Amino acid sequence: MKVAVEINYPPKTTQMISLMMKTYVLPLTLAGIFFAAAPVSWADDVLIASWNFNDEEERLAVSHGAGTMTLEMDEGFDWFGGTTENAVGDDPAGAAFSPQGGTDLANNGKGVTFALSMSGFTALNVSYATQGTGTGFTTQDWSWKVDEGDDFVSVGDPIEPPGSFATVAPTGLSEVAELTNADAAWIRVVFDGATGASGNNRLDNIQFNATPIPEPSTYAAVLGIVGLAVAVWRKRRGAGMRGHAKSAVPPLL
Ligand SMILES: [Ca+2]
Repeated sequence: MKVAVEINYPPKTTQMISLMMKTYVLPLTLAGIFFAAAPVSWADDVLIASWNFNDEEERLAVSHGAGTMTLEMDEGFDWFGGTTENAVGDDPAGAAFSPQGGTDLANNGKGVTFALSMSGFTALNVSYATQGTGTGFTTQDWSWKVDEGDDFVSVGDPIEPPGSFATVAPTGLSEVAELTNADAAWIRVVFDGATGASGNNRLDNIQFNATPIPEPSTYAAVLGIVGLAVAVWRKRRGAGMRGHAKSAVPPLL
């Protein structure tokens, strides 16, 4: 004796779900993937300024980009051998900025200030190669301000220089909202903890990178492209679905 097996789901419901999925889910997923991926491709970090200390005539001159570097110490620094660690492009090792404890350890608590513009940028990232000798500074403390008359504000944990050149990146500056789009920004590193007059740190290939802020017109252009792509896709789907209950699903866009 034969028993007929019936499908539990009414074919009409299954068809409706399938149509809904095809009509809404794919375009929204594609748009979501586009927006999730977009910041990576648009917003790669840009080098604002860097120093490699290789110019014997003008050691403090910016090597790439725009900015100035000012020393707070009058003496007790030198230009020892540098490194290609964290170098920009093919920059050779050349020399490194080499502050020392100085006479009577006068350079403990002194530092260096970089002035640059964050106009059109956000999420400042600093990186550089550094090393220290046994009686050199034990900490390099980074801070910022956007008003020349203000006090510097320290961020993150101080960098503790390793015994041989390695790239370090102080944390915290990238989250400072005040730096975003600031016409002028001052970034300072203060050295401390030296126990010998000739004890030193070396710093080389100091890079300031930041993320460009997209113009509103860029967002508008991308929205337009996504909208157009979805419209074309829906039109093509619509042509393919004619006569297949197309009117059962209300238009989304
Ligand atoms: Ca160098």
